[in-house]
Amino acid sequence: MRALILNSGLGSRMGDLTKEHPKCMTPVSPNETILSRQLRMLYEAGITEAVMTTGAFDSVLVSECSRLDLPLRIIFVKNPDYAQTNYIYSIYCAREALRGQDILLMHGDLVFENTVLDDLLACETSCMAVSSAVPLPEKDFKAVTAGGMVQKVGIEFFTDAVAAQPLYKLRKDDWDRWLDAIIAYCESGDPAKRRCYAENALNELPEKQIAALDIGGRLCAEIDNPSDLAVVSAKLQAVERRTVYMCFSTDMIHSGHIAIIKKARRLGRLMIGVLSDEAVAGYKRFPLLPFAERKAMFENIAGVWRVVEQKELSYRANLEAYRPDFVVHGDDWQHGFQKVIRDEVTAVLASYGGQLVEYPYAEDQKYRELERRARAELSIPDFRRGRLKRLLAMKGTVSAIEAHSGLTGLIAEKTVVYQDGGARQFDAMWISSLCDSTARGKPDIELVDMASRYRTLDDIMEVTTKPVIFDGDTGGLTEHFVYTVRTLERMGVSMVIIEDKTGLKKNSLFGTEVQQTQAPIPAFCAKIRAGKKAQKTADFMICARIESLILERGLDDALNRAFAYTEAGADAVMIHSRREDPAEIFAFTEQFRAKDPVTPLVVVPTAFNTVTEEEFQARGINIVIYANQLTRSGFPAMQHAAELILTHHRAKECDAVCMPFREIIRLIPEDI
Ligand code: SPV
Ligand code: MG
Repeated sequence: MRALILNSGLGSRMGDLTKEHPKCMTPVSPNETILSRQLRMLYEAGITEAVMTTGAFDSVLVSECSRLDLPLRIIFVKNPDYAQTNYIYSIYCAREALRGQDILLMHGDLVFENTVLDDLLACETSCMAVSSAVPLPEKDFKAVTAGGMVQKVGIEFFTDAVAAQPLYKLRKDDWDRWLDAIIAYCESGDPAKRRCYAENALNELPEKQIAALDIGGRLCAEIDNPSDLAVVSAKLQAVERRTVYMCFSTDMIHSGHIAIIKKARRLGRLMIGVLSDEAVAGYKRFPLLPFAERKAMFENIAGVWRVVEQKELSYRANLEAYRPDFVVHGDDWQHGFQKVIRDEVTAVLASYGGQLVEYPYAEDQKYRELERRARAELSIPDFRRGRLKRLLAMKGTVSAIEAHSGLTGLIAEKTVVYQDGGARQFDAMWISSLCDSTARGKPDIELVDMASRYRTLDDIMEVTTKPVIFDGDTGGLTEHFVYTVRTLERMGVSMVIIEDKTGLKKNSLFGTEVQQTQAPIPAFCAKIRAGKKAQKTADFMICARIESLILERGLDDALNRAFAYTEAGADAVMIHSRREDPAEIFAFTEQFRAKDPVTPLVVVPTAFNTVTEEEFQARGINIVIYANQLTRSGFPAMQHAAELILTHHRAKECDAVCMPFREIIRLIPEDI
């Protein structure tokens, strides 16, 4: 396609402004002239060749185009008789360079916005820009249309007409027919036919296939005199100040993102909201690149004007702060969990007159593959191990749920709840000694040996990516514990929690109902010290678990131990209680925090289960472990199913409480 730009006119109505150069060289903004703007828009739209007709100030115009140094080949054709003829004759002069190809025809004094050109180029047929949103102009072009097609173009038509602009895209056949008519006019020997509009020749063609492309109220206007210049420049300034907002959570840019960025920036200055690490981790997965790196990545994409942080999935805060003219998004959020976010965006935009622009969403195969690889990366021990510390730094308080098999690991990994425009999922997994023992039909007394516990751990880690907190029971003999630390660290576990008990360990929820012995402080400190010395990376954490409240030794004993253990090098402290009333947990937290504001505090609220994570966070607790809920919910469900079969001598009644078998065979994907 070639552009045809008509610049032969005298522009005499511009007064002094066209004393030294043609009209198209008039500035329309601080940085651009009508000409430089048109040419930039052409090459940005992928057009590489233009034919420009010239007249007065021919050499000024040619040298200006070369000074602009744009990646456009321009064929200049001078209309030698520019003072006595109209552009119909300029086109005639350029006919050799114009025949046999699609043509984008524009007058050299036309100022239009990006999307007008985009729509014109996207139109499948030949078309002309018209605007039903503006009143019919007295003197300028109007188009008579029927059935969406242009019938006639001229300044004299007022019936069935709309305002029209001299901006056309013409398919080769349509153009060649018009060009032939122009040639016939110019070779007719009648000088009046060289002075009329080229559209007079067009109007005589019996069959025209030119669609009337309605550009509404968008900017597309000729500049004929200084007052037009003032109006158009002001409108252009408003157009160029428009802002477009998009939000991204991705840490991998691919061609699909670039394509939508390119489209969005045509609407205005593109501001990108990069989702915070916390928000990404909450709804998708832990980001491979931290926020600062993702921000820098977007800042370096051509056409991005500004990058800001979007703290939550909800756009509200940023929309209210920046009031963009447009929000751009794929249309996939019209359904599913993102719908509430979209509804909020629409409401906020409506409150100040912003507009939502949605492009058809294309599921990108490449992106799915990249995403799969990203998840695989997150499961690698060296990446996984440090992630608990990073999540703690990011969120302040994290949650973990027990997993005792590959399947429960997948539940911990994948369960997401969408709530109030946000998403919630567990941050980490707890490999409970109670649940691992129970799954094997054994009591929770350190009977399941470490090799078996590692087997469970490995099953879980193989199919998940989230950080792991391992229940190390008492840690065993100090001489054995150092090996446990090394093994867990090597496997990619983030934290081991060991409890200060000695002798035969029983589950803490028995409390004083059974014989249990707390370890002497010096011996437990020695175990912590040995463990810390054994570990190889800075990421791995050893958490000291205090059983003083379980064994009813009082708050002071618990606090004494907490400070002794952190002194010995414990990276975190778990305070346990089996009371429903959280008072003793809160009392401990308050007094511990008065002296130690930083060491992470861990709780297992099996008994004190009315406390929300928000309240724990407010009180300074950092890790909340749901230690046994999957086992406790799964076991009765299974028992009930077994009873139903026995009762009815068949499985039919049991089916009502079962997942359909078609689903169970698809529950676990084959490709990982
Ligand atoms: C476990 O889950 O195995 C625990 C927590 O150690 S508790 O059962 O509360 O002792
Ligand atoms: Mg345990």
